[in-house]
Amino acid sequence: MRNVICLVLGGGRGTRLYPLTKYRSKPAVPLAGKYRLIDIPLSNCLNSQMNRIYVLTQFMSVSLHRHIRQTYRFDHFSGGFVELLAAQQTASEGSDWYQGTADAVRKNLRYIQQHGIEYVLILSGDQLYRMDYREMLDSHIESGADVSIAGLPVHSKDASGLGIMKIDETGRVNGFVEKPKTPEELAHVRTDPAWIDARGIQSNGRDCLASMGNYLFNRDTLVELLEKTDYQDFGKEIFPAAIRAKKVQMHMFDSYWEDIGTIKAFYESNLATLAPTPPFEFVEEEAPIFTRARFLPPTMVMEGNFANSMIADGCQIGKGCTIKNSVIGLRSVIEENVTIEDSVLMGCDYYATRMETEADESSGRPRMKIGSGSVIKGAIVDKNCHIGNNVRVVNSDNLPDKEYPEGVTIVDGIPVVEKGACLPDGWTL
Ligand code: ADQ
Ligand code: ADP
Repeated sequence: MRNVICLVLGGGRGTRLYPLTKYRSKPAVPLAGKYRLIDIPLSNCLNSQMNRIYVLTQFMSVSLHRHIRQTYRFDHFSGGFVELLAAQQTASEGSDWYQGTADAVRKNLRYIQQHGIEYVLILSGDQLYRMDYREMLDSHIESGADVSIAGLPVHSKDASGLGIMKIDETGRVNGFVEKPKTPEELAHVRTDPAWIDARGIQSNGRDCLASMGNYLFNRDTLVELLEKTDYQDFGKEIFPAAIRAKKVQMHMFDSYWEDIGTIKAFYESNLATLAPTPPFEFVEEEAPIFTRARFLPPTMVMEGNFANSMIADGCQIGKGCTIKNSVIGLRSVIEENVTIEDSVLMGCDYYATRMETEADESSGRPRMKIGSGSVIKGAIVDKNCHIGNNVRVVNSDNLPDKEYPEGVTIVDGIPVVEKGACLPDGWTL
């Protein structure tokens, strides 16, 4: 696999995940109690024995940098690396932000033009799925394609947010519409479910073949497409052009796949991992999801009412708590009689020192914890929050989406407490 370079598209401005992206780049957003979004594509790459990886991002956030540096280490002989390529000022490639996904790759072309690279695998950085990219490479080579796109069957009601492909009998892509908005556009690229069934995949009425945003290019084809055009975006521009000029093949994927680019999708994907038979398992012996190894003590719980929840390492949970259908992140300190339901708490980056705690106490603000008697329902609480006693973070009145005081924002109806927010005793939404 030494002739394959992987590029993970680590996010534009991350506006759809705001406020989780207020202080960090999208790949660094914490997921499922102890992971970060970037762990998913990186683990898929490593489990596919592809270990030469660049992550393209607009921000070089401290937490992303630290996470990658401390987690993805390789020995000298493997030749592996994970490197961050943040939008930066250079004399030759300009001083702008990345203008789109194709522009992000174009500005880093020199890394893929290194000697010995034959294939470039371009991956989205905000999706939850497990895939062996070697299968995609095999089908790419077998079909003699210039470009392969990973595609999965979806219902037409879900098509408007995705790139939809039309393919011929041999799997060659001969039509592509990025995010079809009208029934006419959709009709253009719809696939008969019977065709999908005939390929041994149960369509269950799914009548569209969606691009997963993961592309495998012959290196020279990619360089040609980017150098000869000034297209900014893969989905909107590069693909329609590639389909006309090149052999573009679809690689079919039919397993759990979720785009977690929005707050709602992020919230639902986290909670989905709590189902009795979750659609996505973080544990799989053959293909584990890696993350940073931390030296944290086991979680300590007193008596309480716990159901269907995931509690990460190093937490302290006081007496009389009710925790249901929730994800509780690393190092969470939860005092007595707290109720947490249907929520995602990200925990803390560190334990507060005695000095920090004393400083908080003397200034009258809560220390880094969830204070006793507080109720958190249907919410996301980012890292390092100082939540006082008897605080209520519950959107029971269906409040409108907007920013509220003290660093709480409602997005898609879900209250999100931003990183490091301080909600004083008795605070309610
Ligand atoms: P979208 O996800 O809407 O559709 P886009 O916003 O371009 O497309 O994002 C693709 C990936 O690139 C994401 O991981 C995103 O975070 C990242 N990204 C976006 N802008 C970036 C930038 N300037 N620099 C670095 N990274 C950036 C795409 C395809 C569709 C396909 C869906 C599947 O265009 O055809 O169906 O993915 O989710
Ligand atoms: P995670 O454990 O979720 O990967 P980070 O990588 O962001 O979190 O941070 C972990 C480490 O960074 C902590 O163990 C701690 O040593 C240090 N750290 C981060 N933020 C702070 C801070 N504000 N004060 C002290 N140490 C910090």
